Amino acid sequence: MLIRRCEENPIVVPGRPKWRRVATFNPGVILEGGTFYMYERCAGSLRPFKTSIGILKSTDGVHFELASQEPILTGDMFNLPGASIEDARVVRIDGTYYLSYALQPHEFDCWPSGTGVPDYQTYRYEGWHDYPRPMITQSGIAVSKDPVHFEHLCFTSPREIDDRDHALFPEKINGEFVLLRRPMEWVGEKFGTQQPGIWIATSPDLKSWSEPKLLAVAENDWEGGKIGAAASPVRTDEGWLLLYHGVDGTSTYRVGAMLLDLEKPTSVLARTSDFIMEPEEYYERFGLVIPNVVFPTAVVVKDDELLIYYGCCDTSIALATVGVDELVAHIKK
Ligand code: BMA
Repeated sequence: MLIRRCEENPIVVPGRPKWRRVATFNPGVILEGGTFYMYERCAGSLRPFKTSIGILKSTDGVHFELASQEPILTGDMFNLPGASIEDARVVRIDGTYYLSYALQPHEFDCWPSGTGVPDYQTYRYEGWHDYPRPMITQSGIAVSKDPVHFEHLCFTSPREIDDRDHALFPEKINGEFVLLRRPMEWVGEKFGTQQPGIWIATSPDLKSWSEPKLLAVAENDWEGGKIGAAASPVRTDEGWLLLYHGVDGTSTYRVGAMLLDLEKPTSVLARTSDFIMEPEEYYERFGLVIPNVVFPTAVVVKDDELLIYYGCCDTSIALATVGVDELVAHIKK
Protein backbone atom coordinates (compact mmCIF):
# COMPACT_ATOMS: atom_id res chain seq x y z
CA MET A 1 0.00 0.00 0.00
CA LEU A 2 1.28 3.42 -0.90
CA ILE A 3 0.50 6.54 1.06
CA ARG A 4 1.49 9.53 -1.03
CA ARG A 5 2.64 12.74 0.59
CA CYS A 6 1.49 15.88 -1.20
CA GLU A 7 4.45 17.42 -3.01
CA GLU A 8 3.52 20.81 -1.64
CA ASN A 9 3.77 19.72 1.99
CA PRO A 10 3.54 21.25 4.44
CA ILE A 11 0.43 22.75 2.86
CA VAL A 12 -0.39 25.15 5.71
CA VAL A 13 2.24 26.94 7.77
CA PRO A 14 2.10 29.53 10.52
CA GLY A 15 1.96 33.20 9.56
CA ARG A 16 -0.15 36.29 9.90
CA PRO A 17 -2.34 37.35 11.70
CA LYS A 18 -0.44 37.29 14.96
CA TRP A 19 -2.69 34.77 16.72
CA ARG A 20 -1.39 32.10 14.27
CA ARG A 21 2.15 33.24 13.67
CA VAL A 22 3.94 30.50 15.66
CA ALA A 23 2.13 27.21 14.98
CA THR A 24 -0.77 25.71 13.04
CA PHE A 25 -1.57 22.02 13.39
CA ASN A 26 -4.09 19.19 13.98
CA PRO A 27 -6.85 20.46 11.67
CA GLY A 28 -10.44 19.48 11.12
CA VAL A 29 -11.42 19.47 7.43
CA ILE A 30 -14.74 19.05 5.66
CA LEU A 31 -15.66 19.21 1.99
CA GLU A 32 -18.89 21.06 1.28
CA GLY A 33 -20.15 21.48 -2.27
CA GLY A 34 -16.70 21.95 -3.77
CA THR A 35 -15.22 23.99 -0.91
CA PHE A 36 -12.83 22.56 1.65
CA TYR A 37 -13.07 24.17 5.09
CA MET A 38 -10.12 23.68 7.37
CA TYR A 39 -10.23 24.29 11.13
CA GLU A 40 -6.64 24.83 12.24
CA ARG A 41 -5.39 24.81 15.81
CA CYS A 42 -3.01 27.71 16.00
CA ALA A 43 -0.83 29.64 18.39
CA GLY A 44 0.61 33.13 18.36
CA SER A 45 3.33 32.49 20.93
CA LEU A 46 5.08 29.68 22.79
CA ARG A 47 4.82 31.39 26.16
CA PRO A 48 1.97 31.20 26.74
CA PHE A 49 1.21 28.45 24.23
CA LYS A 50 -2.42 29.37 23.91
CA THR A 51 -4.16 27.86 20.91
CA SER A 52 -7.41 28.82 19.23
CA ILE A 53 -9.24 27.58 16.16
CA GLY A 54 -8.87 29.47 12.90
CA ILE A 55 -10.66 28.76 9.62
CA LEU A 56 -9.25 28.43 6.10
CA LYS A 57 -10.86 27.67 2.73
CA SER A 58 -9.73 25.92 -0.43
CA THR A 59 -11.19 24.77 -3.73
CA ASP A 60 -8.63 22.01 -4.38
CA GLY A 61 -7.90 20.72 -0.86
CA VAL A 62 -4.22 21.67 -1.18
CA HIS A 63 -4.02 25.48 -1.37
CA PHE A 64 -5.76 27.02 1.60
CA GLU A 65 -6.30 30.65 2.43
CA LEU A 66 -7.53 32.24 5.61
CA ALA A 67 -11.32 32.63 5.60
CA SER A 68 -11.48 34.88 8.65
CA GLN A 69 -9.02 37.40 10.09
CA GLU A 70 -10.15 36.38 13.58
CA PRO A 71 -10.11 32.92 15.15
CA ILE A 72 -13.56 31.31 15.20
CA LEU A 73 -13.22 29.54 18.56
CA THR A 74 -11.25 30.99 21.46
CA GLY A 75 -11.09 30.63 25.22
CA ASP A 76 -12.90 33.98 25.52
CA MET A 77 -16.03 32.32 24.17
CA PHE A 78 -15.93 30.09 27.26
CA ASN A 79 -15.20 33.01 29.61
CA LEU A 80 -11.78 31.45 29.98
CA PRO A 81 -9.44 34.00 28.41
CA GLY A 82 -6.36 31.83 29.02
CA ALA A 83 -7.88 28.63 27.61
CA SER A 84 -6.64 26.68 24.62
CA ILE A 85 -9.12 25.18 22.17
CA GLU A 86 -7.51 22.22 20.44
CA ASP A 87 -7.82 19.57 17.75
CA ALA A 88 -11.13 20.39 16.03
CA ARG A 89 -12.80 17.39 14.38
CA VAL A 90 -15.78 18.45 12.30
CA VAL A 91 -18.73 16.56 10.83
CA ARG A 92 -22.04 17.64 9.32
CA ILE A 93 -25.11 15.69 10.34
CA ASP A 94 -28.60 16.53 9.06
CA GLY A 95 -27.62 20.08 8.08
CA THR A 96 -25.85 20.94 11.36
CA TYR A 97 -22.08 21.22 11.76
CA TYR A 98 -20.61 19.62 14.89
CA LEU A 99 -17.07 20.47 15.96
CA SER A 100 -15.55 18.38 18.73
CA TYR A 101 -12.70 20.06 20.53
CA ALA A 102 -10.37 19.58 23.46
CA LEU A 103 -10.19 22.40 26.00
CA GLN A 104 -7.33 23.18 28.35
CA PRO A 105 -8.86 25.84 30.58
CA HIS A 106 -5.82 27.92 31.58
CA GLU A 107 -2.56 29.18 30.18
CA PHE A 108 0.71 27.29 30.11
CA ASP A 109 4.17 27.84 28.68
CA CYS A 110 5.86 25.64 26.11
CA TRP A 111 9.61 25.12 26.39
CA PRO A 112 10.59 22.81 23.54
CA SER A 113 13.31 20.33 24.38
CA GLY A 114 14.10 19.26 20.82
CA THR A 115 14.08 15.62 21.85
CA GLY A 116 10.47 14.85 22.74
CA VAL A 117 7.49 16.33 24.56
CA PRO A 118 8.24 19.96 25.47
CA ASP A 119 8.49 21.02 29.06
CA TYR A 120 4.99 22.44 29.59
CA GLN A 121 4.83 24.76 32.60
CA THR A 122 1.71 25.99 34.32
CA TYR A 123 3.14 27.62 37.44
CA ARG A 124 3.00 31.23 36.14
CA TYR A 125 -0.74 30.99 35.63
CA GLU A 126 -3.72 30.95 37.93
CA GLY A 127 -6.63 28.53 37.89
CA TRP A 128 -4.85 25.21 37.60
CA HIS A 129 -5.17 24.57 41.36
CA ASP A 130 -8.88 23.80 40.81
CA TYR A 131 -7.89 20.64 38.94
CA PRO A 132 -6.51 17.32 40.15
CA ARG A 133 -3.51 17.78 37.87
CA PRO A 134 -2.15 20.40 35.50
CA MET A 135 -2.75 20.35 31.74
CA ILE A 136 -5.95 18.35 32.20
CA THR A 137 -8.19 18.38 29.12
CA GLN A 138 -11.98 18.48 28.97
CA SER A 139 -13.70 17.81 25.66
CA GLY A 140 -16.84 19.28 24.17
CA ILE A 141 -18.85 20.00 21.06
CA ALA A 142 -19.60 23.31 19.34
CA VAL A 143 -22.35 23.59 16.72
CA SER A 144 -23.25 25.79 13.80
CA LYS A 145 -25.78 25.97 11.01
CA ASP A 146 -23.01 27.11 8.64
CA PRO A 147 -19.32 26.15 8.42
CA VAL A 148 -18.11 29.29 10.27
CA HIS A 149 -20.14 30.50 13.24
CA PHE A 150 -19.71 27.88 15.94
CA GLU A 151 -21.01 28.10 19.48
CA HIS A 152 -20.29 25.82 22.39
CA LEU A 153 -23.09 23.27 22.81
CA CYS A 154 -22.07 20.81 25.49
CA PHE A 155 -19.19 19.12 27.24
CA THR A 156 -18.71 15.45 26.45
CA SER A 157 -16.40 14.69 29.38
CA PRO A 158 -16.35 15.85 33.00
CA ARG A 159 -13.71 18.40 34.03
CA GLU A 160 -12.18 16.07 36.63
CA ILE A 161 -10.67 13.64 34.14
CA ASP A 162 -8.23 14.03 31.27
CA ASP A 163 -10.22 13.12 28.19
CA ARG A 164 -9.37 14.14 24.61
CA ASP A 165 -9.44 12.77 21.05
CA HIS A 166 -13.23 13.04 20.93
CA ALA A 167 -14.63 12.41 17.45
CA LEU A 168 -18.23 12.08 16.32
CA PHE A 169 -19.25 9.68 13.58
CA PRO A 170 -20.44 11.63 10.52
CA GLU A 171 -23.91 10.03 10.64
CA LYS A 172 -26.32 8.93 13.31
CA ILE A 173 -26.38 5.16 13.63
CA ASN A 174 -29.72 3.59 14.53
CA GLY A 175 -30.97 7.12 15.15
CA GLU A 176 -28.23 8.06 17.63
CA PHE A 177 -25.05 10.14 17.65
CA VAL A 178 -21.92 8.04 18.15
CA LEU A 179 -18.83 9.44 19.87
CA LEU A 180 -15.28 8.19 20.34
CA ARG A 181 -13.21 9.40 23.32
CA ARG A 182 -10.01 8.58 25.18
CA PRO A 183 -10.32 9.05 28.96
CA MET A 184 -6.89 8.70 30.56
CA GLU A 185 -8.21 7.73 34.01
CA TRP A 186 -10.45 4.87 32.84
CA VAL A 187 -8.00 2.14 33.71
CA GLY A 188 -7.93 -0.61 36.30
CA GLU A 189 -10.14 -3.52 37.21
CA LYS A 190 -13.34 -1.50 37.20
CA PHE A 191 -12.76 -0.50 33.57
CA GLY A 192 -11.44 -3.84 32.35
CA THR A 193 -8.23 -2.37 30.90
CA GLN A 194 -4.79 -1.51 32.20
CA GLN A 195 -4.27 1.12 29.50
CA PRO A 196 -6.18 4.19 28.43
CA GLY A 197 -8.07 3.23 25.28
CA ILE A 198 -10.58 4.40 22.72
CA TRP A 199 -14.10 4.27 24.14
CA ILE A 200 -17.39 4.57 22.26
CA ALA A 201 -20.78 5.86 23.44
CA THR A 202 -24.10 6.79 21.85
CA SER A 203 -26.63 9.50 22.53
CA PRO A 204 -30.04 10.55 21.20
CA ASP A 205 -29.39 14.24 21.94
CA LEU A 206 -25.68 14.76 22.85
CA LYS A 207 -26.80 15.22 26.46
CA SER A 208 -27.50 11.77 27.86
CA TRP A 209 -25.00 9.08 26.91
CA SER A 210 -25.05 5.31 26.90
CA GLU A 211 -22.60 3.45 29.13
CA PRO A 212 -19.31 3.86 27.18
CA LYS A 213 -17.77 0.66 25.80
CA LEU A 214 -14.08 -0.01 25.39
CA LEU A 215 -13.40 -0.21 21.65
CA ALA A 216 -9.62 -0.67 21.42
CA VAL A 217 -6.41 -0.42 23.42
CA ALA A 218 -2.74 -0.42 22.42
CA GLU A 219 -1.57 -3.84 21.21
CA ASN A 220 1.71 -3.15 19.48
CA ASP A 221 5.04 -1.61 20.47
CA TRP A 222 4.68 1.37 18.15
CA GLU A 223 1.40 2.29 19.88
CA GLY A 224 3.11 2.71 23.25
CA GLY A 225 0.74 2.71 26.19
CA LYS A 226 -2.17 4.67 24.71
CA ILE A 227 -3.98 5.16 21.45
CA GLY A 228 -6.59 7.71 20.44
CA ALA A 229 -8.97 8.30 17.55
CA ALA A 230 -7.34 10.38 14.82
CA ALA A 231 -10.20 11.67 12.69
CA SER A 232 -13.94 11.06 12.59
CA PRO A 233 -14.51 7.69 10.88
CA VAL A 234 -15.65 7.52 7.24
CA ARG A 235 -18.14 5.08 5.76
CA THR A 236 -16.83 2.46 3.33
CA ASP A 237 -18.57 -0.62 1.92
CA GLU A 238 -16.51 -2.77 4.26
CA GLY A 239 -17.13 -0.82 7.45
CA TRP A 240 -16.30 2.45 9.20
CA LEU A 241 -12.73 3.35 8.43
CA LEU A 242 -11.05 4.79 11.52
CA LEU A 243 -7.50 6.13 11.67
CA TYR A 244 -5.92 6.33 15.11
CA HIS A 245 -2.64 7.48 16.60
CA GLY A 246 -0.21 5.76 18.91
CA VAL A 247 2.79 7.22 20.72
CA ASP A 248 5.79 5.12 21.65
CA GLY A 249 8.32 5.52 24.48
CA THR A 250 10.38 8.00 22.45
CA SER A 251 7.26 10.15 21.97
CA THR A 252 7.11 9.39 18.24
CA TYR A 253 3.53 9.62 16.97
CA ARG A 254 2.46 7.13 14.28
CA VAL A 255 -0.83 6.20 12.62
CA GLY A 256 -2.79 2.94 12.50
CA ALA A 257 -6.15 2.05 10.97
CA MET A 258 -9.14 -0.13 11.78
CA LEU A 259 -12.53 -1.06 10.36
CA LEU A 260 -15.66 -1.00 12.51
CA ASP A 261 -18.95 -2.70 11.80
CA LEU A 262 -21.32 -0.35 9.95
CA GLU A 263 -24.40 -1.22 12.01
CA LYS A 264 -22.64 -2.02 15.25
CA PRO A 265 -19.58 0.25 15.45
CA THR A 266 -18.64 -1.15 18.87
CA SER A 267 -17.29 -4.13 16.96
CA VAL A 268 -13.79 -3.97 15.43
CA LEU A 269 -13.73 -6.02 12.21
CA ALA A 270 -10.05 -5.62 11.35
CA ARG A 271 -7.05 -3.61 12.45
CA THR A 272 -3.54 -3.05 11.15
CA SER A 273 -0.86 -4.50 13.40
CA ASP A 274 1.78 -2.28 11.91
CA PHE A 275 1.47 1.48 11.51
CA ILE A 276 0.47 2.94 8.14
CA MET A 277 2.32 6.24 8.57
CA GLU A 278 5.24 7.43 10.64
CA PRO A 279 7.38 10.57 10.63
CA GLU A 280 9.66 10.39 7.58
CA GLU A 281 9.93 13.76 5.92
CA TYR A 282 11.87 16.66 7.37
CA TYR A 283 8.68 18.57 8.30
CA GLU A 284 7.36 15.47 10.13
CA ARG A 285 10.57 14.94 12.09
CA PHE A 286 11.58 18.48 13.01
CA GLY A 287 9.41 21.35 14.14
CA LEU A 288 9.19 24.17 16.57
CA VAL A 289 7.29 22.36 19.34
CA ILE A 290 7.83 18.59 19.32
CA PRO A 291 9.83 16.36 16.95
CA ASN A 292 8.59 13.19 15.22
CA VAL A 293 4.85 13.76 15.15
CA VAL A 294 2.34 12.89 12.42
CA PHE A 295 -1.07 13.52 13.93
CA PRO A 296 -4.05 13.16 11.54
CA THR A 297 -7.24 14.84 12.71
CA ALA A 298 -9.25 14.83 9.48
CA VAL A 299 -9.99 12.57 6.53
CA VAL A 300 -12.01 13.48 3.46
CA VAL A 301 -13.09 11.08 0.71
CA LYS A 302 -12.85 12.55 -2.79
CA ASP A 303 -12.93 10.54 -6.04
CA ASP A 304 -12.32 7.27 -4.14
CA GLU A 305 -9.19 8.74 -2.54
CA LEU A 306 -8.77 9.29 1.16
CA LEU A 307 -7.27 12.70 1.86
CA ILE A 308 -5.50 12.58 5.21
CA TYR A 309 -4.85 15.94 6.85
CA TYR A 310 -2.37 15.85 9.69
CA GLY A 311 -0.44 18.01 12.08
CA CYS A 312 3.36 17.83 11.88
CA CYS A 313 5.35 18.36 15.08
CA ASP A 314 2.63 20.71 16.40
CA THR A 315 4.07 23.19 13.88
CA SER A 316 2.48 22.83 10.44
CA ILE A 317 -0.20 20.94 8.47
CA ALA A 318 0.38 18.35 5.75
CA LEU A 319 -1.68 16.20 3.39
CA ALA A 320 -1.27 12.57 2.32
CA THR A 321 -3.53 10.47 0.10
CA VAL A 322 -4.30 6.79 -0.41
CA GLY A 323 -6.97 4.93 -2.37
CA VAL A 324 -9.89 4.05 -0.07
CA ASP A 325 -10.10 0.50 -1.48
CA GLU A 326 -6.36 0.07 -1.22
CA LEU A 327 -6.35 1.06 2.45
CA VAL A 328 -9.39 -1.08 3.26
CA ALA A 329 -7.78 -4.10 1.58
CA HIS A 330 -4.58 -3.43 3.52
CA ILE A 331 -6.44 -3.36 6.86
CA LYS A 332 -8.24 -6.61 6.06
CA LYS A 333 -5.03 -8.40 5.10
C1 BMA B 1 -1.13 14.98 22.08
C2 BMA B 1 -2.08 16.13 21.82
C3 BMA B 1 -1.99 16.54 20.39
C4 BMA B 1 -0.55 16.83 20.02
C5 BMA B 1 0.32 15.66 20.37
C6 BMA B 1 1.79 15.87 20.08
O1 BMA B 1 -1.15 14.62 23.41
O2 BMA B 1 -1.76 17.24 22.62
O3 BMA B 1 -2.80 17.65 20.21
O4 BMA B 1 -0.42 17.07 18.65
O5 BMA B 1 0.18 15.37 21.73
O6 BMA B 1 2.28 16.91 20.87
